[in-house]
Amino acid sequence: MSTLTSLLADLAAGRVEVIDLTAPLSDRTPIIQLPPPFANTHGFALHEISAYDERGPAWYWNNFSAGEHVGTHFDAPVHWITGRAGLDVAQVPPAQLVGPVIVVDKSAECAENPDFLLEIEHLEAWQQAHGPLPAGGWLIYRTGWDARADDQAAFLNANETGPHTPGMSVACARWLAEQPILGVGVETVGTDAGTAHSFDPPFPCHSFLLGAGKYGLTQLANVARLPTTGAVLIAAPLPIVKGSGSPARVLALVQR
Ligand code: 23J
Ligand code: MN
Repeated sequence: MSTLTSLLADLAAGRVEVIDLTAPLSDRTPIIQLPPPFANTHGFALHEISAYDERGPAWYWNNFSAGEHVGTHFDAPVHWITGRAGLDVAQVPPAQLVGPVIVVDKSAECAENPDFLLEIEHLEAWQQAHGPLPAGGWLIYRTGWDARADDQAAFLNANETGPHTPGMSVACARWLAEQPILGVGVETVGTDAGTAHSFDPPFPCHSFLLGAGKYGLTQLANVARLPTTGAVLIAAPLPIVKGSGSPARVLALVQR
């Protein structure tokens, strides 16, 4: 049997499971809230064209509008000033949209401390236990934040000092940008911590990783269903020409 024939047989027999890591897209999908004076993204919205009515008697269809960075989405290098000479989302090579994925689980720590930051030492300890980070693959940082995704206020977790959501330290972001990974995926509204506007540099994950030509995946769902190592991730952003990112369908193949 060819490799693909055998994969299809494994899928049909349930020996390989397809897990949807994508959050549903609706007008309730949480969106990032940047502080003044910064401009903010639009959320997702449907605009009905016809619904089996006089506007179109046999068909239902909609226009939709949304920012590029809404819901489960892909950050392209050109999203950040450090990556401005880099790829836009339509230029990402398709071969890079399929790759290995590992999970670093800090959900217990993030439940205790919403401002928890991933550090180099955590990733060194992870590698001691599980092996090297995947060359050409994704590091998914599990924080448990997916449990809040149906409630914008809980998801952003903002108070008078701003948003409080987990992320990574400046040193960790700088170190990760030097690793052979393709990018970092998170469950939160952005790859950076809620407090990262005050870091030096601000938003270090965006700054260092996108500056190094790597990618981001945001607001992933169902990460708890992934094994620590061994899954394959498929990230499918729309090829928006000159786009800085795109809502994406993100799937994982997991051997059972
Ligand atoms: C713009 C400015 C800051 C951030 C972001 C966007 C994102 O998180 C994003 O979706 O890329 S932190
Ligand atoms: Mn983004």
